[in-house]
Amino acid sequence: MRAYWFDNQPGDQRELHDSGRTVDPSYLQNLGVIYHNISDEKDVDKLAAERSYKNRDLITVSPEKMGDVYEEKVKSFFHEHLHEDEEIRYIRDGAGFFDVRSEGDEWVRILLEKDDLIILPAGIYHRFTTDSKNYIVATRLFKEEPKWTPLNRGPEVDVNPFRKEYLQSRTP
Ligand code: KMT
Ligand code: NI
Repeated sequence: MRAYWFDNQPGDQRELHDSGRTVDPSYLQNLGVIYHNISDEKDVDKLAAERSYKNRDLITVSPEKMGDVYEEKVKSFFHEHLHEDEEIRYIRDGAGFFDVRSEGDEWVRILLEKDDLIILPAGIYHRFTTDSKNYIVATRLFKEEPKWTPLNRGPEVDVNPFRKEYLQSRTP
């Protein structure tokens, strides 16, 4: 895992876009983003049990796996959105970026590789992309009903109760 401020320069979303300014883990913690490096899958089982996650699936995001719809998928993952539930991703192979909005509404880019596990809190605005190698395999954890519906950023979603709760929980 490596986190840094996104450079906001034009160019393919899959490039690094590294401004050269690092974001430290304590800053991510303040945003409510939880990060672990886990090599033993049993530790994922433990975490899942603690947070009442019962189900999971494995997704491969690559042109080989997705064929013609790959480019379209990658673009859709990159639309800024939030969820009304946590999003847990455990990277099993390859790499990708989760971008999350900072307190000041800037993008923090988080590079995730094998054995990285991230928990994004409900209500945080974020987006995802593969990197220039176009390959990631990730376990997606979910509770009973996957509440993954991405709610794209806009005036209505800005006042979503889960968004409000997230912002309140971040205020010291
Ligand atoms: C997401 O939430 O954008 C995804 O699930 C993308 C694939 S998982 C790395
Ligand atoms: Ni999401």
